[in-house]
Amino acid sequence: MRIDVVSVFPEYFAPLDLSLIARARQRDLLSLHVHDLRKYTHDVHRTVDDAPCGGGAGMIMKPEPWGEALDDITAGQQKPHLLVPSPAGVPFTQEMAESLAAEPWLMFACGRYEGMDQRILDEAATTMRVTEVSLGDYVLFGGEVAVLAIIEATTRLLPGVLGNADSLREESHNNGLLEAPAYTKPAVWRDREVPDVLLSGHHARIRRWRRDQALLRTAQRRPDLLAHIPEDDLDRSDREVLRGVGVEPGARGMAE
Ligand code: JCQ
Repeated sequence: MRIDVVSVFPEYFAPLDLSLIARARQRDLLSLHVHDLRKYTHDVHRTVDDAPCGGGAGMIMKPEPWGEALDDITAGQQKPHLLVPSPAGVPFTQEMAESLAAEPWLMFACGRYEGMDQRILDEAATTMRVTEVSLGDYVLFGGEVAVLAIIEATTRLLPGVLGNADSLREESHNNGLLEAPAYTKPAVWRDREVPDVLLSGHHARIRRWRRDQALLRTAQRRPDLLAHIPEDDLDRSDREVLRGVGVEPGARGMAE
């Protein structure tokens, strides 16, 4: 896979020279290029922003440097899928990461200030697929940190980037539930014990305990996820656990 990133802060992407992503690049599983948007300015101040038309606070990224950058980086080739982090984007999900991991070429445009001139995206969309993506309902200074997250979520799914043991764990969440808490040795640390069942060697009981914990955590922290669990995926114990925390299986708008 090829990835190009355009930003006024290319230094933000130093972590891509570390660890598993660096190794993927060394092994040519990933070809990754970071570009400085200011290289595509021509004035002495290397201006990339201007005041919003119609007034209002803050500044907007001006279209000319973006147009030149996208033209230059994609010249004479099949076009990439352009991803633009924005609080106004479609929610980024594991499912989207899986679909991005199957594409040959991704390009990321990092907005700053109050956003980008809409014509940058409209013009790009005439020659390439453009997707505005949101990492969540909060506002960052710019798209850079969101791009790092999307690159991590996507490249760890590329063939050969993770070991086989890890890739087998590619169940999206835990059948739609949050994972149970995990422990390692020592069995007692600062008077805190590892739950007995995990040291019992009873594999069926361990599996049941983890399932219960996953159901309880999901009910407490992410009740929205329970609505997507098909009712047929819940056994009698599952239903009992959920009823114990006031979730009525069947009477909660669950998937059919
Ligand atoms: C992404 N959730 C929040 C900030 C403007 C494209 O214009 C802008 C982009 C950003 C960066 O993205 C986010 C974000 N997901 O803040 C302002």
